[in-house]
Amino acid sequence: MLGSEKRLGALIFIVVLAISIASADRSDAQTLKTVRERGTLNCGVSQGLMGFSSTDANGTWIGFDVDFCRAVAAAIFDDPAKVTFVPLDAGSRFTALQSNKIDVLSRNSTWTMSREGSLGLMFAGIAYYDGQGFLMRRDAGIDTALQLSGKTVCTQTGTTTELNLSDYFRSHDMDLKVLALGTAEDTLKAYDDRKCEVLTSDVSQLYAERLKLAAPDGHIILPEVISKEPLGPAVRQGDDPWLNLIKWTLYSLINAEELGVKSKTVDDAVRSSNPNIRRLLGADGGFGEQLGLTSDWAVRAVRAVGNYGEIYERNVGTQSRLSIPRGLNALWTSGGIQYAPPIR
Ligand SMILES: N[C@@H](CCC(=O)N[C@@H](CS)C(=O)NCC(=O)O)C(=O)O
Repeated sequence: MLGSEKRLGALIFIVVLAISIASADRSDAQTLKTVRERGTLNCGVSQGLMGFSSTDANGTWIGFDVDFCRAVAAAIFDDPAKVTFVPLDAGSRFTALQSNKIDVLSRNSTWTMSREGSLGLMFAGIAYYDGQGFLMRRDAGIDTALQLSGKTVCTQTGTTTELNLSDYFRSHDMDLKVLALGTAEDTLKAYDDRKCEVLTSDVSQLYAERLKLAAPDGHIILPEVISKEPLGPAVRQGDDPWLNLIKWTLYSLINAEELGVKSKTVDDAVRSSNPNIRRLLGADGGFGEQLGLTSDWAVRAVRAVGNYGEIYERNVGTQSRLSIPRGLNALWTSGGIQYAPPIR
């Protein structure tokens, strides 16, 4: 009698546990539905980083990270305007994702092991291969980071930048004085006010921040790149279909560049006989449907913001004030390492 009661108790426990796990899964795996019902994608971006995410004279968000969210909105709603941008500083960006304040983080954020292992996030891919560098006054007469011992270095709290900085100085046996501030604005101001002699951040950001200084030419970026900063969009763990949607939207933009499909040519390209183009653009196969979207999901994204190369050149490359060479971010077919898995 007692034995069968125990067995029944154990059975009930297992059933209740199974139901609660299944419903937890269901409530997590709802991001696409929630976004559709809300009618807008909540996208976490930086508070203002030229080329990546900033507002123009009309208050419209523009930039490389912004365009990625517009591509996702276009893929879902066929409307790149259906994005609510949420500006976040480095310290609050991951909690914003954890607490459902945003659906995706597209904010010059580095993919690291601990951000997936302990923060409950997943990176969907690498949108921009970056690395950490140093900016300083040209007239300081320093031309290598190995001469920085004893200098005060400005950085932002809650970033990989802060951690790499101490690793670099320690491993080269150099003295480090750090001035770490909460926002990019305060950090740049401290450098401008000569509270530190050196500013460190991802090299792409040094290009952007330098343009805000009174005499950009008076500042140089030292040649050393001291870390790998693979930047990309991140989502919460627990919603694999949503992760897939973000991941394959990014890859559709990169594949579109590789296949020569551009914003202006995408509508004609749908009639191409190239099987790779046909699959990407939904003429063959139901790839958009596999993401819970329509077969023309990538057409919508590319029509709205262009392919990866167009997004790069317009925001941070040759057509922008930043003029950052493609470098590692060139396609693998052009000497870079941008490489998207195939759509098939
Ligand atoms: N990629 C690094 C650094 C990201 C970061 O937040 N960098 C600062 C500058 S060092 C920044 O972009 N700030 C822009 C802002 O706060 O709006 C990371 O993921 O930790």
